[in-house]
Amino acid sequence: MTASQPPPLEAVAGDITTQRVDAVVNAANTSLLGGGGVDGAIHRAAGPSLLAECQELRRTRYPAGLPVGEAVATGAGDLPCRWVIHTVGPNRRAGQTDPAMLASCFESSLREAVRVGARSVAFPAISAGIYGWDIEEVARMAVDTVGGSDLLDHLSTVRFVLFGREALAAFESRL
Ligand code: AR6
Repeated sequence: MTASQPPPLEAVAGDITTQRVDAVVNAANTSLLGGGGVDGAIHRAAGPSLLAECQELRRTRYPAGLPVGEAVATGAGDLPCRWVIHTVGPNRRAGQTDPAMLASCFESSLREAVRVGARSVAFPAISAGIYGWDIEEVARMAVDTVGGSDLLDHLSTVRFVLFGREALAAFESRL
């Protein structure tokens, strides 16, 4: 089903694990097996079934791990959403400085969310933590990529969920 009008993008301060949306995006790593930051919070809140699904994905579709810039959906375990969309942002600290890879994370996550049937999606500031990207640049890539996507017609809510005042301000000013 297609919405009559693309939704306005929202930015809120908060914890992505508590969002009542159909799908939340996880800033994962190539291993898909968990980590710190958003990834750790999502795995803790979702419980062991999420890790089991990720292990199964590694065994079947991604034996070498999920490539940077791609996205894949799983169920959401105990989270109050239906799907987790895992994506891997570029790690600036490891020399991955191409903004197109960051844009690709937002675009492929949106595509994966629409593919599984989500109508509302929450994104964190992918790569703005452990992976070392400047929050202003992440806000620019996130808002421009998601805001310019044709896929928005399929969604009723797209929300950026940010940790901290600086991150929220960066997204608000870009919006
Ligand atoms: N809700 C919303 N935002 C959060 C939350 C939360 N619960 N927790 C952290 N943030 P990061 P990355 C913010 O480091 O930079 C993991 O170990 C955080 O303040 O989670 O893509 C993975 O396994 C920052 O603004 O993700 C990878 O190895 C943003 O979310 C690596 O970190 C992203 O920070 C990925 O690093």
